[in-house]
Amino acid sequence: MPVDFSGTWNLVSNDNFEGYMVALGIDFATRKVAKMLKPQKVIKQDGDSFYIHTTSTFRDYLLEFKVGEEFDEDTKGLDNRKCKSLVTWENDKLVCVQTGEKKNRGWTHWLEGDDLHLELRCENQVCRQVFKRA
Ligand code: VLZ
Repeated sequence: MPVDFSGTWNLVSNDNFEGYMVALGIDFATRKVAKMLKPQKVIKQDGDSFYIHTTSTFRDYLLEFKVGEEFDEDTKGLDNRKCKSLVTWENDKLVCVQTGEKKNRGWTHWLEGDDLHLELRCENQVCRQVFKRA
């Protein structure tokens, strides 16, 4: 059985989100609000087609893509940049490279036990998030 990330997921831990946001150039006031949030992710996966909706009381962010097909990403409402993004499988991990102004930008999702993990990378900063099923 291939891995299936589908479901509704609640954030339970968020290590170094502050460092990640600083690396993205998010302003102080926005960071103060954003780091208090407990975002929820709604993921719909149909084979290699993904819908990932990250929602919170403050901002939300929708990403839709197909694994292996590069797309133009506009991080509207986050750091408001444009990048070329490509998501690929590395074994059972979903790996995104976001090519643009920021070096070393991307993220990785994987499942571990009942948890959904997300590593967010930008420049020399790594944020580690863990989600549990709602
Ligand atoms: O996740 O790129 O699941 O896009 C944080 C929302 C969402 C809170 C961060 C507001 C996006 C922040 C994480 C205000 C600045 C992300 C991908 C992988 C899908």
